Amino acid sequence: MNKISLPLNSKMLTKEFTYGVATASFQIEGASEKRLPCIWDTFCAKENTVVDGSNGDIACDHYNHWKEDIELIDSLGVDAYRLSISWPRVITESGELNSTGVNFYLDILNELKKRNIKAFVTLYHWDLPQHLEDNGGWLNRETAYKFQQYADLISQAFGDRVHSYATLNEPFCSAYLGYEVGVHAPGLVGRENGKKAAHHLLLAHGLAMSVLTKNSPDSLNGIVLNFTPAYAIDDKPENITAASFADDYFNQWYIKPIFDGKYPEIMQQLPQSCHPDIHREDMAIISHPVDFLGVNFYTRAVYQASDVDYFDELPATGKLTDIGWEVFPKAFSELLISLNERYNLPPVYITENGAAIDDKIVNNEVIDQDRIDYYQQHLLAVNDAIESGVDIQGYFAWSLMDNFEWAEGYLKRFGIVYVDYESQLRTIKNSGHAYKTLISNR
Ligand code: IFM
Repeated sequence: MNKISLPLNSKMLTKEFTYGVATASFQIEGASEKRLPCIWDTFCAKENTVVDGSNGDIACDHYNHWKEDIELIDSLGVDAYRLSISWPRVITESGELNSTGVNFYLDILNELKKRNIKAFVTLYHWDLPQHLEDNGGWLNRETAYKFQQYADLISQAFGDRVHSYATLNEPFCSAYLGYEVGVHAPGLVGRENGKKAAHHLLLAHGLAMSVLTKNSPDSLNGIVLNFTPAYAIDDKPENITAASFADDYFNQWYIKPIFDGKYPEIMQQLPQSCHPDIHREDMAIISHPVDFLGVNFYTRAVYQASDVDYFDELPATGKLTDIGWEVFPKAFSELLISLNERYNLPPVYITENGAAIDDKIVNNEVIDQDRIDYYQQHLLAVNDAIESGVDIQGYFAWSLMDNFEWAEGYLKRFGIVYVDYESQLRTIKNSGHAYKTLISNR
């Protein structure tokens, strides 16, 4: 059935619950020649970094198609659009606003406002200006202060057009994938890097929170974190310990400092060379109160004890999406409930959730039943968490449209709208129609 349904009495069927679609600057905009280079331009230009050898030069050419893309967003009937700002498009190398770049976003924000679509703006979705990387990137504490200056200037320029600001998207990916295992830009490898980069990212978040609170007191200001819940393969104590370590290393590392002002205790087990340089005031800055927490969820991971490392991640089994991630919606509700138990959470927004499917377009139609099923199961998981007392106020489908899926290039499609990259034609998939029907039936 081309339909997504929820229990009739669900809070998610009221107009108070926000439904949206999400994108990110580097993944859709293109027009790379009209901004400063970023770390993803450099990374894509290296050999064997992106599976199909592609880059973000054109992507979905959203820079030139933004008007019709907003028309498309509006046609889906959503309440909100989550987009990210390209730092290298709006700030010059000397640290001033670039008016051409700022005007591009002002036009978008004005159009969203005109159409009564709430703008959820993310300030950093991985496209660090290359000149900052040349100076050490997120391994350099100074980058956190540069981010604060950017957040200050851009939030003043945007005025009251923004409904919600997220400082960072998924700092885990920036820190771990980018600086520790090197599968994302800037492609650095070394266990000693990851937690140092993470600390500067979290510091950047805290510093930006203080300027957002001052410049934009009426918007919901917070952060977007991704979670891949860690499950032990079985009940053996050593496997449970391994999964718990992985959970602290990958998930709790990014949320605990924000809500508890501390890093997980596993820090003591990590070699000194991996420890970040924490200044006296840092944890207070990082734990600045947030108005909302954005949660991104796609899948879970399963662990067992290892003889050579802290844990051993097992290959995904069961039903997998096209990117190889297990479909396991129960982990979503369990995650939301456990975060709510562990932390004093503000309202939660599901800022990303979705599935990569090997879509085929036939006669202008994309029959993506697996994606519809994924949305159905995961929206029900959100509903379960709400019924268990978690204050969840909104849900964003990732993604509005197919786009540049980082190290996978254009080979993995996450959109509820199909993009033909040759013609730049957009076609709403069956999942997009199903999402629209759910929203409009409220
Ligand atoms: O495409 C990404 C997005 O940029 C960040 N969260 C996960 C998505 C799917 O990998």
